[in-house]
Amino acid sequence: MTSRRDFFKLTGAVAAATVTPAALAGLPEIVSMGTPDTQPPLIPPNGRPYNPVVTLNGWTLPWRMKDGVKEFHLVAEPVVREIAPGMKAHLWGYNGQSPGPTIEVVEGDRVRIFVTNRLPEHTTIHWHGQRLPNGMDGVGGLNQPAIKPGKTFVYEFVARRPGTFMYHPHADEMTQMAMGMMGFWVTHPKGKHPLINPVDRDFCFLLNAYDIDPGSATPMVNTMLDFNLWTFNSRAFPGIDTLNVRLNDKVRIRVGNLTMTNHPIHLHGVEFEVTGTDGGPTPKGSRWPEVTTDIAVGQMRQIEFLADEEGDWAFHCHKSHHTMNAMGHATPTMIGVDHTGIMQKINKLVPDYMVMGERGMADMAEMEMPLPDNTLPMMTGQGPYGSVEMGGMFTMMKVRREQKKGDYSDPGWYKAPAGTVAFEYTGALSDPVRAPKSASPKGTPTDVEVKVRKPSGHSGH
Ligand SMILES: [Cu+2]
Repeated sequence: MTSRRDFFKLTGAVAAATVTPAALAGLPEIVSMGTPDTQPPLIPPNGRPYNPVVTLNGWTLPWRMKDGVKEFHLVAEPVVREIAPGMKAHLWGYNGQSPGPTIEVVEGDRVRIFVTNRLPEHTTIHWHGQRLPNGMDGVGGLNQPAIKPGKTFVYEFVARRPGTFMYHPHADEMTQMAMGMMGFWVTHPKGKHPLINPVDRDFCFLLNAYDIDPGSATPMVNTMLDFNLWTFNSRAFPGIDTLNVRLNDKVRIRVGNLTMTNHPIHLHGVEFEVTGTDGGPTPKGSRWPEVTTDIAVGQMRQIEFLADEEGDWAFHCHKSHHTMNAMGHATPTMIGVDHTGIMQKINKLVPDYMVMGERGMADMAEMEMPLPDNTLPMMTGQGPYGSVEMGGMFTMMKVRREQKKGDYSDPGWYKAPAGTVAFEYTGALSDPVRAPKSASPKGTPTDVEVKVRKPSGHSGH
C-alpha cells in the first residue's frame, strides 16, 4: 500500500488529492463538539509550545503529529447551534459546531488539514490571510476543483507568518457563509517576537449574522443586509459567555468579521491598542489608545490592554441595532402617540393586543410578550439591577481580583463597593435658571410651540 507521503510524492501535488476509502483509515480521528459552552484552552500536548487562546463559546481542534506534520481533520456538515437558550438554528458548520473549531499552530509548523465534505453540495476551504502555495488557497474553480459531497481533500502548507486568521468556504460562498461556515485560526510566534506581546489571557471569536424568521430555524441565505440575529461566534446575548479575567491581567482579544457590514466593537472601562490586523502585528508607531475599533467585512483586529479596573464591563458592537435580537425594522415610531381609547377598541377584536413603544421601547424588555416558537426577545438579559435591555453582539468582560490564574469560570455579578454606584437623588428639584430674554434686533422672538405628550407614571396600558 502506498502511504500518504508516497502518494503526495507520486502526484507531485498535494492540493486537491481525493482520498480513497482505503486511505481513510490513515486519517486523523474526527473530533466533534456537542456543547456551545466556552471550552478551556487546549494546552499543546506536543509540538512547539505556545500560549493557547480561548475561543468564546467555542473550542480548539486537537491535532495529531505525524512525521513532524500537524494533522487536523475538519468535517463540513449540517449542525444544530443554540444561538441562546430558547433558540436553536439549523446551520452548516464544522465538526458539530458553527463556527468550526479554532485551529492553533506555531509559526513555521507544517500543517496538513483533511477536509471531509458531508454537506449536500460541494465546498472548499479558503485559509483567509495565510501565505501559502497558490494551489492551497481554496478558491473553488480557481485554485482547485470543489470538494464534492462525500469526498475528502487535503490541504498542506507551512504556517509562515504569526498572526490572526480565519477560514471559510470559497464555493457557493454566499450560501455557505450565511449558513454559518467559518472558523478562527491563530498562528502563534515561535519564541519571542518584537511586535507580539506575551499576554495572560488571549480570547478570540468571529462576528457573524443570521436572518432567521421567528418560528423557523434555517437562515434565509438571500438576505444581504437586514439580518435579525447579530452574533459573536453564532451566539447572541444573553447566550454569549462573558470574558472573565483577573485584575491586572494583560488581555488580548482577537475578532474577525465575516458578516455583511462593519462592526464598531466597543469595550467599556479601559483603553486598548490595536496590536494586529489581518496582515499581522502592527508596527508600534501605528498604535494609539482607543475604546472602539471598527472592524470591516473580511477584516480581523486584535486588541490589547491591561485589565486594571475591577467590574463587569460591557463589551459590544456599537451599532445599536446590532445589540437587539430578532427585530423587525418596518414598524413606525410610536413615541408620543396617544393610544388612549384605541386599546379598548382593539382589545375587543384582538384580546392579546399590546401597544408598544408609546413611551420608548424599554417596555419590550420588561413585558412578557408572547413570542413565537424558536426566537429570542428583542431586548433581554437580567443584570443585578434589572433588565440589561440588550441582545445580539453584547457581552461583558468581568475583571476580578479573586479570579485565579488560568480560571476562566464566570465569577458572578460584580459587587461594587459601597458608595460607588449611581444612585437616586431624592432632594427637591429647583427651577432651572434661565437666561434673560433679550430683544432681538428684529423684534421679540416668538416661542416655538412644541406639543409634548408627557409620559405618565402609570405602568399598565
Ligand atoms: Cu455591529
